[in-house]
Amino acid sequence: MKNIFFVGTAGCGKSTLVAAYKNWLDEQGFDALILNLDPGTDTLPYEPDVDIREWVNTAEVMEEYGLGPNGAQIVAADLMAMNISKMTDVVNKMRSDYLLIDTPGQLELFAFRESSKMTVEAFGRESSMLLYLSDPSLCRDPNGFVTSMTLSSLVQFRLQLPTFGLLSKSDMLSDEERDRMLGWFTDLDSLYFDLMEQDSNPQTVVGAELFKAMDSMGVFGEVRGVSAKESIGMAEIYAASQLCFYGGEDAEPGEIDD
Ligand SMILES: Nc1nc2c(ncn2[C@@H]2O[C@H](COP(=O)(O)OP(=O)(O)O)[C@@H](O)[C@H]2O)c(=O)[nH]1
Ligand SMILES: [Mg+2]
Repeated sequence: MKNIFFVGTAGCGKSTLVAAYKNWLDEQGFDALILNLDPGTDTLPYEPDVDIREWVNTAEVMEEYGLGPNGAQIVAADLMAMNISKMTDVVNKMRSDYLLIDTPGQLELFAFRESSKMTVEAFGRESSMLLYLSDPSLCRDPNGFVTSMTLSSLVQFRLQLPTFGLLSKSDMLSDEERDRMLGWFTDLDSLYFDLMEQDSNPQTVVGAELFKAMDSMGVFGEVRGVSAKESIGMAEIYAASQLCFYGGEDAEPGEIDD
């Protein structure tokens, strides 16, 4: 089974994209399971096949430990690691081509706690990849764009998984906004210009230089616009997963083994 972790800041569209991509895979005749790893969510836009809330539930942690929502989220994230073998046991009994993993709402609960590394190891690092979703509400202006891309490279650095960058909710962007943003990747001068025009503080230069250094190392790769609402970019996600798991060879339904 191949694992795809959906990661990004709160509200960037992880859960909605998991649902949309699962539908797309179903339509193409591919088998996929969904694992919800968010112990704090009330509602999900899909029916999870395996759900962390069976073992860890943020609301129950609040009550049991007498904690507020923030403290309970952290305890719940750590309890996730303690229950990981129970989850992998259940998942391993269900055979499927892909496991779509919806991670906790708050990025730092997944990316910056030790439990996430343990989770990746438990599911198998060599058969896992990460989709990093950038939220257009953050990255439509040049400062937010550099912030968002820096964050994505930090997550990549932290979790050490092959990562594919997605510009989430791209239906919310006008064609001009999208072109401008994609232009920042291909033309660093235009990013510099737009950054300095937005704000010419010394910190702006630091951000721009940081971006340039990461870009020259190739950390960003290609970023694709997707929309879960309009089912745009699903084939690109699939192609990225093929590239990651099989070196680009297109797998036919049923041909994928574990
Ligand atoms: N316009 C638009 N809205 C979206 C899209 N994907 C998600 N949303 C909305 O963004 C909000 C947060 O989505 P959710 O999937 O819960 O984000 P998560 O916290 O990352 O799991 C919800 O109100 C979604 O309806 C999209 O592709 N287009
Ligand atoms: Mg979610």
